[in-house]
Amino acid sequence: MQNLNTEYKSERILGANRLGIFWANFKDGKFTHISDFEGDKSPNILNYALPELLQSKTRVLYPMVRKSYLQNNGVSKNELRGKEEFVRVSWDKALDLAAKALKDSFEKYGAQSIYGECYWWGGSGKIGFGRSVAHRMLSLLGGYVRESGDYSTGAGLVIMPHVLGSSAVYDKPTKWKAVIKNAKNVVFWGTNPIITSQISGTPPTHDGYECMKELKNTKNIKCYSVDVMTNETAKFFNSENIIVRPNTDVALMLGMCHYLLVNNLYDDKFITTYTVGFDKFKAYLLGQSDGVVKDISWASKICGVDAQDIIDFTKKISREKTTILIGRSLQRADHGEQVFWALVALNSMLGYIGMEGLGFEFSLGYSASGAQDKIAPKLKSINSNPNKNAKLITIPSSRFIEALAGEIKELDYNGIKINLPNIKVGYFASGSLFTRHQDVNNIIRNWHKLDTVITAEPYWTSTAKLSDIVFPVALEIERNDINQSSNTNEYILAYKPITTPAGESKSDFWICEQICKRWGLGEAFSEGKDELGWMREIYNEAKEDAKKLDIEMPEFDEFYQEGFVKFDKDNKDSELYTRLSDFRADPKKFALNTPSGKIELYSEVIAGFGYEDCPAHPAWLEPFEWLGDEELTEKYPLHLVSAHSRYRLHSQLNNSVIGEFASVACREPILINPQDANLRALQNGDIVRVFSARGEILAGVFISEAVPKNVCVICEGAWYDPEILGEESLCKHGCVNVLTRDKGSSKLSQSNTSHTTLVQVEKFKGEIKPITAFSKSNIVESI
Ligand SMILES: Nc1nc2c(c(=O)[nH]1)N[C@H]1C(S)=C(S)[C@@H](COP(=O)(O)OP(=O)(O)OC[C@H]3O[C@@H](n4cnc5c(=O)[nH]c(N)nc54)[C@H](O)[C@@H]3O)O[C@H]1N2
Ligand SMILES: Nc1nc2c(c(=O)[nH]1)N[C@H]1C(S)=C(S)[C@@H](COP(=O)(O)OP(=O)(O)OC[C@H]3O[C@@H](n4cnc5c(=O)[nH]c(N)nc54)[C@H](O)[C@@H]3O)O[C@H]1N2
Ligand SMILES: [Mo]
Repeated sequence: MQNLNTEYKSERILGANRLGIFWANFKDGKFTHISDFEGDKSPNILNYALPELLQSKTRVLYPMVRKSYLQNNGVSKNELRGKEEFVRVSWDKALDLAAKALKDSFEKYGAQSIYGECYWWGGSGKIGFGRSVAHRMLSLLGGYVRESGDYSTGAGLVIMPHVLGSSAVYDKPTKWKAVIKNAKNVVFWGTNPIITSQISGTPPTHDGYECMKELKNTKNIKCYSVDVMTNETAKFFNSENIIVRPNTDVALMLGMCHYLLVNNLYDDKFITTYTVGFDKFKAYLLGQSDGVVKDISWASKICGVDAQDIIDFTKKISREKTTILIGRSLQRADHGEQVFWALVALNSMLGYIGMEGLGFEFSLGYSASGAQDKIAPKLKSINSNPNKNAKLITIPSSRFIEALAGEIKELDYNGIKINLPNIKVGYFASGSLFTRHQDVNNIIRNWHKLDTVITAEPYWTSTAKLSDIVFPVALEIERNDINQSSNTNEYILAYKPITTPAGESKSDFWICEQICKRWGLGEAFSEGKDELGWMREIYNEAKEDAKKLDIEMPEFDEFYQEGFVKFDKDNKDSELYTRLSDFRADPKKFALNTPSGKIELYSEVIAGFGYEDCPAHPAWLEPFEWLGDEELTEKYPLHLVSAHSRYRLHSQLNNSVIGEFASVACREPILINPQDANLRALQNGDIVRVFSARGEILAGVFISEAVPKNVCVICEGAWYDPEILGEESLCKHGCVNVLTRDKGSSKLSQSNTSHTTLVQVEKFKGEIKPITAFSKSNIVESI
């Protein structure tokens, strides 16, 4: 083990978060700037915003309660949320009110009345990650409603266990090294790792970029990009681009499968040895089951790719060893399950699955996924469900507003019926509902149905502004925690308070502990330890585990002072790890966890569900909105893609100096093709109104040939800034989810369909009002 930190000086302290690992530099005791950590293989600029962001005027500095709620000492005038002032209160007062609201609701209406989804991306750490400690608190209370699956890969996570016997998406990925060693073609299918690898669930070391550089420099590997636009990854690799109409990849894949079938270019041996259900899939391809032949010309008409191009591509990847890397946005769509299933079918026919470095891969779009991992102990984390008797009610991720609306009592989901809970109190931490969730106007219409909204947030986000109780939260660099770098486990990292928390901010851990104290459960929450105590314990357990790996780690105090421990021994066993290689080598011994033990190209289980929107084999089903719908496109002629921004982690950093890199006319940019801009007499920098059947936003025009005609891109995550907060209205700033529809992908996974959205764009002629997203809420000092 090597200790990199030889030149430790007190003028700089190591820090880490989901954007990276960095040095915080000080001058005369003042945090001045960030410099790159030498262990970060490809540092990104995003953390450079930190010194300013720490003190941003958007920080919530004190505990706040909405005026009427405070006056009434509880539930009052829900419809005034977002319109009324907040009153600064003491921590005791805010915590008392929150503890009472949660407890009363639990006692009166049970676990189903409390929503603790607390999403994913705000904060991190093995101890005080807002989501984990909020779940721990609500588990101790006795139960709550949480989500199953996620917004990222919700459809994939539910379909893949039926097909591959595991959720697959988050399984250990194939190593880049194996890909580079073996593949002749690497296909980036709806994935943009040059952008999305910037961040990770735990602090990234960005080794993925090294691997991508190596791929780029390897002669004789051809890169393809199958995407709705020419993205940054396609540009980086100088890929051959296959531009597909949004949401039609399944048709393209089926056309390719048909071509492989009728030209006898498919791997019959792989199909018979490793899959079941090919006959039924074949009948569908040949049109025997529905009268529609899924040939190249059929596919070409739907997906917009030239028939000869599809043929050339299919021939090339069938003749030469190929790896297909697939992204996630294409399954955040109506019938999003089908695209992952069709991908598996196509790869089964190609027959490369399980061959070293070949086949399909879902997860090379993150930080260091697929890079060489290190031998290191695994850090434990705080238990987020310590109460064995807690009633945990799950609803599919992204179905929360459906529950709140109360119109649907029962929801079909993966073969069962789910009773939607009657939610009264929401505890929000680590997530940003109004930028994350679809159809924001629909959230607004239902928001008053919540009796109490509690939000733990470092910033005055729209969710904070639309709350009753707001807790000011300390950032990772203002508190103690511990973490492991992602995904190679090269470092164990100490989070330390680099500065004192802004205003009266406190950590999520402290907040949840204080609420538990009010229920007489403080000790059960903390187990008698503060965050530093937990840190010491978790570190020391890892230190013990390391001994079994023949690794000696320094004492805790030394680690805390240095900020990290580095592990530099490569895990040679996994150097060329390839997904499903064991199954390929021995399909009996390593049978998949599916009913047949094989890859299911037809699923009896799914057939048994009888869902018309999720047939029992990969199938093309028209999305509820797409460019092939002639009637709808008359009114809404552009398909809207809401990709992930290079300048943000979802909504995070939009309120920083970096936000300015990513804005046009102070709005979120809309990327639009020159022809579409011409048609509407638009120029760079114009402010446009973008509208759909759900709502309207303003955006700043950025004309780009990277986007084809009839497609436009507005990245997800611009802060929500309606003309009237708390009412359905135009978003002045460009929050894309005002335009998207809140509908489940199918009865199977009920996942979000944010990428199935048609819009129209026109020059905005109304009065342009100033942006208020980054202003504080109205605050009064007392009532
Ligand atoms: N249209 C459309 N919508 C999408 C997507 C899309 O592609 N298109 N993508 C979806 C995907 S994949 C995802 S993962 C979601 C992301 O959805 P979220 O996870 O909700 O996204 P963030 O904006 O990162 O929200 C994190 C929030 O936590 C706050 N925060 C930061 N640090 C802390 C902390 O220490 N403690 C607490 N309590 N809070 C903190 C931040 O200020 C921020 O408001 O969005 C989904 N929504
Ligand atoms: N910088 C940065 N990195 C991130 C995030 C972030 O917010 N910022 N978020 C992280 C998270 S939580 C997640 S889940 C991942 C998301 O990872 P992804 O979902 O893979 O990322 P996206 O940017 O939504 O989309 C990737 C590519 O898919 C293309 N695409 C969109 N629709 C279609 C389609 O119908 N067909 C095809 N073929 N292509 C399509 C887009 O043009 C884009 O080039 O990224 C992670 N990385
Ligand atoms: Mo995600």
